[in-house]
Amino acid sequence: MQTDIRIDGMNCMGCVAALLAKLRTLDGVEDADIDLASSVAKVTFNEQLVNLTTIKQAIRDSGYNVLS
Ligand SMILES: [Cu+2]
Repeated sequence: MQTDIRIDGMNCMGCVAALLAKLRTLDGVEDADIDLASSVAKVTFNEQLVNLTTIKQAIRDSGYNVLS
C-alpha cells in the first residue's frame, strides 16, 4: 500500500536524503519519496513485511517528528 506521512523537523535536502536512506533500509519498504516543501513522505510498502508503526518509528529514530 501507499501512504502519505507528514513529518516535522526536516529543513534541507540533507534531511531528506538521510531520511530517504533510512526508510529505504527497512524491509518491506518498496519506494519512498519526500517532498521537502510540503514535508510529506510518500511511502510504498508491503504490508506483509512492515507496518506503518514501524515506518513511523524509524522516522522518529532519525530525529524527526511524525505529524500524521
Ligand atoms: Cu537538513
